[in-house]
Amino acid sequence: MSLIIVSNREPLQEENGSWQPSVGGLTTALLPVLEKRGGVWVAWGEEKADEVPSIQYPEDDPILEVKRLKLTDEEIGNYYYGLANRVLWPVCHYFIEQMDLQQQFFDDYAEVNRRFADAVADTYNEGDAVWIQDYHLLLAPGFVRERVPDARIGFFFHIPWPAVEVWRTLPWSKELTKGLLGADLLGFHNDAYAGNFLDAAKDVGATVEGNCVYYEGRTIRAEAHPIGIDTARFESFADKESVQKGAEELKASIHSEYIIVGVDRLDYTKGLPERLLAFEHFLEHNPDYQGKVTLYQVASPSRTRVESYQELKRTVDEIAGRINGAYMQGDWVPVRYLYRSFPQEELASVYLAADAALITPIRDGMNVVAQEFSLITESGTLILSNLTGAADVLTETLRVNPFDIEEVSAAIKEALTTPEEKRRERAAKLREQVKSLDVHGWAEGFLNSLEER
Ligand code: ADQ
Repeated sequence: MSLIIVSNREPLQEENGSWQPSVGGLTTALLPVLEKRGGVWVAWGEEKADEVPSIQYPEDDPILEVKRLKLTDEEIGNYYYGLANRVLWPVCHYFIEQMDLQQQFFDDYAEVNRRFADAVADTYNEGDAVWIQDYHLLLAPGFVRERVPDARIGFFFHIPWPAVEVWRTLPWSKELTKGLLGADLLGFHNDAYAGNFLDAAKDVGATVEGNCVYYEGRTIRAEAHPIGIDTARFESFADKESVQKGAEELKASIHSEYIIVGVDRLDYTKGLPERLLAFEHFLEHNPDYQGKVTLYQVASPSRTRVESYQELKRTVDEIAGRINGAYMQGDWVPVRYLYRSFPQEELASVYLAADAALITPIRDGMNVVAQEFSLITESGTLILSNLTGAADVLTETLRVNPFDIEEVSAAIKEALTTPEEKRRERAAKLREQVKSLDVHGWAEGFLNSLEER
């Protein structure tokens, strides 16, 4: 079967006049799958969609066509910055007070989803499989089903699906759930998220048995497919001389015995203020570590048009400044806070240099950073929030409640005092856990299940 992938973000980006795969989990995972099966990728063409509505990739011997949809500024504002970023993202992460509920957001979201579905239907050939990605496109499965009743449709949801009581706070919850029920197979990171979706399906009158939903004469399966990263690529960074040199240079420049790393998009779900407060608590209650431990926090700017993200930045700046103001001495800076994006190899150097990673979102799915760190570190400890999907499968960690500042502070102490042999043993087991999630296996696993329809 040939494959039609549908996602908000496009898989290629223009570099010096030619189109190259963008670095990122989904593209890396799905390009080899498309190479094997052939196919089309439908996505929003962010730049120059007028001039370049379609790309054949690679140019000389194409394995893939990217169909690029042009969206108007108003549609981008309502569909993407509106319903996706200001409504669905907060509700799925239990931040209902952040929801900005505007009917126009939903209307344009529906309109854009219909356009994605039309593009799929226009390229569809009998026997093709359609695989739609993520929360930007919840209505697309239903619209594709209307146009192509026999299509084989898969959908993967990349963020947590919330408990039904939370999902119900959305005025359009039922329409969105019904849209998803246009698919044959729905993938989530874990059984808990799949179970939450099954509860939402009952709300629209569907019958649920086990992981199957019976709705309007069709059967829809909801399954757990935890996503991983391109493990071979990331692991190979650890052997690179440039990465090792970067780690050495970082250690030398920090003037501190221990480094704890945090890497996140600057998003309110990632728990940055709470993490800084826990580090402050640690320094306050463990004075012998003052001057010896640095929190190296890299935060990449994200959704900067959204007011709550601007507010979060102010809060993080303020707490980091307060900690440094209170504790800085000599060459030692307790919190090195870098508000920018790092190339992946530089991130790998930071992971390699670190004694521990503090990954403490207050709600998250599989958290890619936790996996990246685990593949690079030799003896570092992963301190991981128990409110992530990742915590279900990555068990060789110090598991914490990110709201419990004392618990996080105690975990920092434990990470720094555990004997090396024990840390190495734990890091080796953790690496195996991450490898078992590899993104290529994830894609094949999902598609094999979709074929079983
Ligand atoms: P995200 O919310 O985007 O993931 P995460 O899973 O942590 O978050 O991945 C972030 C990616 O951005 C990582 O590859 C990381 O290296 C990179 N990154 C972060 N800060 C950076 C910086 N300062 N510089 C450069 N790169 C940086 C979404 C969902 C998750 C889900 C994944 C995968 O929110 O729940 O697990 O997709 O499906």
